[in-house]
Amino acid sequence: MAIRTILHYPDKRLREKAQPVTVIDDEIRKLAEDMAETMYAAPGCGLAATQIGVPKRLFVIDTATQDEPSALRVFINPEILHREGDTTWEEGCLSFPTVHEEVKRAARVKVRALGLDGKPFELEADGLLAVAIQHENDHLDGTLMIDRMSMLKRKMVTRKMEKRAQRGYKDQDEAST
Ligand code: GNR
Ligand code: NI
Repeated sequence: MAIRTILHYPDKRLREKAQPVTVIDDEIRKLAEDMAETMYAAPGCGLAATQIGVPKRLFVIDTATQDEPSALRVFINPEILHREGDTTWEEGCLSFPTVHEEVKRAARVKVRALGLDGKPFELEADGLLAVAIQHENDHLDGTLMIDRMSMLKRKMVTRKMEKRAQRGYKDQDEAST
C-alpha cells in the first residue's frame, strides 16, 4: 500500500478523459488499494484515478461518518444509468484544497459498475453518496466542479488556485483564505 500524490488544479492531467479498465489484475487491485489509502489519508470521501495521474476509469468512495464503520466502495468502468431530481450540495475536491462551493446535481442516481471481483453491480444512491458518485464520475471525463459553478465563482476559484500554484504551495493554504 502506498499513498499517492493528489494532483491539484490547474494540473492538465485533471482534464484528461480516462480509458476503460480492460482487465482487473494485480495492478488494478494495487491501484485501488493505493487510492483508498490516499483517500483516507487526505482525508476525503472519494477519489478518482485521474486525480493521482492514472487515466483509468475507476474511483473509490467511502461516505461513512466518523461513528459509522468504514464502507469502502470501488467502482470500475462506472456508468450512470439514471439521474433524478435536483440537489445543491456544498462540495469540496481534493484537487482544489480549501475550496468549498455549492454545486447543483441530480439528487438520486442509479449507477452500474464492476467491483474489484470483476462482477457487475448496480446501486441506487441519494444524499452525499449520489453527489460523490457524480463528482467522481465527472473526474473520469476530465470534468471538474468549477465547470458546474456560476461563471463568477468559477473565476474566483480558478484565480485562487492559479495564485496558489505560483507560490509553489509553500504557504499555508489557510493564510490566503
Ligand atoms: O472529499 C470529498 N468530499 C466531497 C464533498 C462533497 C461532494 C463531493 C466530495 S468528493 C471529495 C473528494 C474528491 O475530490 N473526490 O474527487
Ligand atoms: Ni474531486
